[in-house]
Amino acid sequence: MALKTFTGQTMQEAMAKVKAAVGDDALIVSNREIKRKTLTTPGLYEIVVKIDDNSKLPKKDKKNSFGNDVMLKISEAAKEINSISKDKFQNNNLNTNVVEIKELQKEIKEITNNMKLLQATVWDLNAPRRDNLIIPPEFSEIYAVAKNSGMNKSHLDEIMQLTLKHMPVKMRKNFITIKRYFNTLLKKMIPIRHEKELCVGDKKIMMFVGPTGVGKTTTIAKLAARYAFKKHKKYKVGIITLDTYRIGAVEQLMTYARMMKLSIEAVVDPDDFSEALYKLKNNDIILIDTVGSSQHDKDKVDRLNQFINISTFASIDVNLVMAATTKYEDLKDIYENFSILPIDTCVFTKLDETVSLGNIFSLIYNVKKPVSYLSIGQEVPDDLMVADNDYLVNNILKDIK
Ligand SMILES: Nc1nc2c(ncn2[C@@H]2O[C@H](COP(=O)(O)OP(=O)(O)O)[C@@H](O)[C@H]2O)c(=O)[nH]1
Ligand SMILES: [Mg+2]
Repeated sequence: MALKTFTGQTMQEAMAKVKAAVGDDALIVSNREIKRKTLTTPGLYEIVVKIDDNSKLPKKDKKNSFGNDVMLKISEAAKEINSISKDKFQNNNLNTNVVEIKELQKEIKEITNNMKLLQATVWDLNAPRRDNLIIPPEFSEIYAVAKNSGMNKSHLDEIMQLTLKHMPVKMRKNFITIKRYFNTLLKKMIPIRHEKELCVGDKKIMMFVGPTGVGKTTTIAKLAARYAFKKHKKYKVGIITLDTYRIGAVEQLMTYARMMKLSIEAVVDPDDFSEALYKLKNNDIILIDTVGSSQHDKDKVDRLNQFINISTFASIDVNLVMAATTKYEDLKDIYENFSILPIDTCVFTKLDETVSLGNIFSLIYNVKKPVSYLSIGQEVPDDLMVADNDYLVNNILKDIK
């Protein structure tokens, strides 16, 4: 004895197929409506019949009836699926198609969401408690991704706690809303210093400080080009370098200045500094390069204060330059040691050399200073962008599926 399934767009059609294949003696096991006919799509009906040994099926099929039965069922099922999907996708009425596809997409989204919940539950069972902070399963992915991005754990825990306290309960069951909420929250936590156009007659003096080799000189060259040529409003730009210990360093900046036809002064001590500023006073923006120093060389860092405190025609804006490739603990150490200078803003370089920017987030979260520029490669002048918290946060959360 075997079972065989027949389908048709109407019950009559399915019945006719049964008759044609097994004759009038067919024993119907079940019949059902798989899909109701609508104005625009045909229906689908199924009849399952029992076939006894005397039926019309060829003899050799009966030898291995169990195997054939299964194969038959599978192939019938395949046909059915085929005809259902044909109904869905080969329909002439495009509007219905669009609606159905949208419904399908919605279903798939729901399934994905449920799967993530399931995965997250496994996480929850494995690690229900993380240092007194209970991370609900829906948050596990965000937690793991943010942590992998180099964000400091205690910062992440604090933010999680805040989120759990304030996030509306309704939003929590859905990964998309959780991600959106978290994204917005992180963005709000990164202050950005936007570029402002100078008013007529205003002058700006910007000094760049930081460890050796982070890209201070390169960033100055890029900014000089940006202010002098690339922006809508063109500024007169002058450069002063305090990095006169190595011939190569002076030469590096001189070359850029010569190429861009910008005035440049090299200065050794604070007295010369006033004079150099005076010489460049006709420029709108003056960029000052400094000698890189280890954050632990306190004297060398402190010596910069002698330059910064000089009274001149504009206050000196201090930009701390750090590389995105430096881990959070070291960034913090650098910041602390350079904070004997009045730091106004942070510039991050070498974003092209790392895939995780959570360390930058954590530093800014900790020191609460705005970010002004991001350097994303070695090319002068193109590899520079004004700081953008969208870019930073999207990068931090980019591994969330
Ligand atoms: N990959 C990459 N390299 C950079 C970036 N900025 C600077 N550099 C490179 O880092 C090295 C040191 O740069 P430099 O400006 O001399 O650093 P400074 O000692 O701080 O003045 C040079 O080879 C630069 O080309 C950046 O954003 N990405
Ligand atoms: Mg340099």
